[in-house]
Amino acid sequence: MKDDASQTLFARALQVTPGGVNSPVRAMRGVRDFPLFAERGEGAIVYDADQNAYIDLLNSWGPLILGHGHPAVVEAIREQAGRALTFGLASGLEVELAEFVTAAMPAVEEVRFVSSGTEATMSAIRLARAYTGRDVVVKFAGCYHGHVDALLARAGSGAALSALPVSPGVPRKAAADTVVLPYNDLGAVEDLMRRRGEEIACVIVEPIAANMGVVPPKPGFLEGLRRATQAAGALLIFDEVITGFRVALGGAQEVFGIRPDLTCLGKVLGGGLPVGAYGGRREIMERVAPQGDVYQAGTLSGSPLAMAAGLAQLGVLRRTEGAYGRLAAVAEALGAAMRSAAEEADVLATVQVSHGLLTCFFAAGPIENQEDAARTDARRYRAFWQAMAAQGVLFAPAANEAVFPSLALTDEHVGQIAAALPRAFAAARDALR
Ligand code: KE4
Repeated sequence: MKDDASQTLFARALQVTPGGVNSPVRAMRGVRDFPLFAERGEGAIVYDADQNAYIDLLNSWGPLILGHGHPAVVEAIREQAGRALTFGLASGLEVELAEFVTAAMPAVEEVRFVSSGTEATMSAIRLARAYTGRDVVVKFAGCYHGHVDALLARAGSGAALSALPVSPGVPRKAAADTVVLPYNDLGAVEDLMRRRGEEIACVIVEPIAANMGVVPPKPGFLEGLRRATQAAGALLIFDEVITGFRVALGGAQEVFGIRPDLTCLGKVLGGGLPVGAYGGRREIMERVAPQGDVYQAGTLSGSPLAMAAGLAQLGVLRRTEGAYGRLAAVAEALGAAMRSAAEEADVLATVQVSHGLLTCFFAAGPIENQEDAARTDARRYRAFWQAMAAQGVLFAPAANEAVFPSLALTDEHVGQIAAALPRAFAAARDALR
């Protein structure tokens, strides 16, 4: 596979950008010696700077649920660009998208748009702290909620003690009010609530964890979080930046029938442009400035161009009969093909599929939390990833991430992916020899 153009671009990028990329995971360090630079996309296919074509299973880490360049989305952007890119004033498109979101997610009575998932979660925990008058935030190991100081924290010594920063620059005191518990461990949550419930402002959770690889909630886990937070007077925040509009039009809260107090959104919501959002019960959201006293602002929040892209993409999802059934079926088909190819190659792999998302862990299953997920063999994943890329299929360039199928994937694409799997699992098997 020719990659000179990517290599040349990377050498230039390293002169002017830390690590040569604008988001760490794009450096592809887990799977390659230097990153591929993308150049264009068409439907299910993404092309790199050397014109290598890949069936795209990354889809920009989730936003491109319709694939690249869907005509409805491109046309909406083109039309809006001809009218105005941004105003710095309110515009009707923000109202339209807010009406769409609140209609799709009944637990979201009011919503505020921002420009990234990180801004959404950062604002949601600030609001939860203001609304409850409490400081402590609870998150789960392996869940990622953006690069918010308070949420870039790992379990301190003893799961329910204060967390420790995971990055230099995050002050210890910023992480001191964060508690990190094991995902799917309802007992640990109930124990914490018994001992520190009146200090807890909120529990933030990925309702289907995807940032340690796909780890579904065990039966009763989310319901238990809802009960435990209610009883303690803490807020339940669903971080649906990945699952929102991906697992169902109403997100994971529709799938599981649970009403969180606050919801964070992003990715699919923006149709490929930068959009995040947080929303929830009116009595909570009314605390947000200018109606309330909790300050949050943004120059390009609700940008008309991004709103137009989001409305177009969500509009296609809403009117496409069976869209979510198709996404789930494609994920199940890919999962089944991976399981049988792994068995055929006699390599240890656990493939977890949940509502249109999937991950292949090179480890024994089931994978129920970060500790299990960390056992995945990164060397095997690297060999698997390279063999699939060499056959024209792009998986997420990191072992503990998800596959994000798009509606642009045809049965023929699925067939091509399945045909490439045996070589990739054999490469994974032989990676340790
Ligand atoms: P952004 O700030 O990257 O828009 O969103 C942060 C975020 C919040 N919540 C969840 C559940 C998320 O998955 C994310 C971002 N996801 C990562 C990959 N899984 C984005 C990729 C990247 O960091 O480049």
